[in-house]
Amino acid sequence: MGDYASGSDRPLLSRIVLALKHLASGKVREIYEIDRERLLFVATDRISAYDVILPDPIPDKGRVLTGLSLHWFDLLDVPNHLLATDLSDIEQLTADQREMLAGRAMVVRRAEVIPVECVVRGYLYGSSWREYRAGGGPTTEHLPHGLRMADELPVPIFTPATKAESGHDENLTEADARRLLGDDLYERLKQTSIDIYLTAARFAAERGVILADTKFEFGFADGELLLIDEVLTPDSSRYWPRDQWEPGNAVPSYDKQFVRDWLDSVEWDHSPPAPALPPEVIAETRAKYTEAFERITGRLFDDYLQEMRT
Ligand code: Q0Z
Repeated sequence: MGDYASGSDRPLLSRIVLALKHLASGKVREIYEIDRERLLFVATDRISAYDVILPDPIPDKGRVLTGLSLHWFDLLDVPNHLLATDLSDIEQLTADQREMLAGRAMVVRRAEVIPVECVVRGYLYGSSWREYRAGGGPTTEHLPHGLRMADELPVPIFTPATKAESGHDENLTEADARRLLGDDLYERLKQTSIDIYLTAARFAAERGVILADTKFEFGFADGELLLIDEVLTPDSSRYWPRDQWEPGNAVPSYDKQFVRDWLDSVEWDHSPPAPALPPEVIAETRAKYTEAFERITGRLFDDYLQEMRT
């Protein structure tokens, strides 16, 4: 088992052992406590496919996702949890760890997390398409009849969900979400989420990229509503190259299609462990992530790395 957690220029697969209290692990992210008010939010190079974490990291994937979150935090006019990307004042870290974390870690304000995933969909796809085709459900209760897979929706819809025990999100009806949040907070999260989606979708459209759907998380800190977590990354969003979009048909994933195609070709049954990826699939996938970064931000990924390494 490769543990790349100590080399500065190697992909990050396993959890890093820092002199910070580890608070939470996601499939591909980690959170550590810096102090009472601040957390260290780390994007690893792990990748999942068919809901399973693959044994191989995608080099720099965590930096691509962090760079995209930073791009959107900067562009959006919404209070958020980002405090810093500079780790030099975090005394608990060694120089090697600072290097390894550079570009993939954010110092964030600790918030009280609102336990609802704020999903916005501009296109009918994935689980929502399957639900619609099967006769309707919580995410499709307000949609007109006659839509096709991958159709653009008349207006973007807010389809909140809760984290279920299984780890899978459970979609909420509007009535259930209102009961859970209260009408005031529901309206605020819905309006803010749709506003952010529209801003980002218009921005991406100018670069030939469709933002099909995305998921936000919010929290409160000192009474202030904050956008938290990663934002508008390929892990929290569906980005489509516009020239690959044909309503009525499946759209290839911008970032994971090489991985899925290869996994399909070896007829893996989606039960863990996943097979190891060939080096060319890893390289092609890394290239798709950096291409997405460059298309969406209009910046060279190498320039981002330079900036983060100063
Ligand atoms: C986010 C998550 C995981 C990555 C907790 N600013 C914040 N304040 C308090 N809590 C959070 C945040 Cl971002 C928070 N998550 C989701 C879990 C790795 C993100 F294991 N959990």
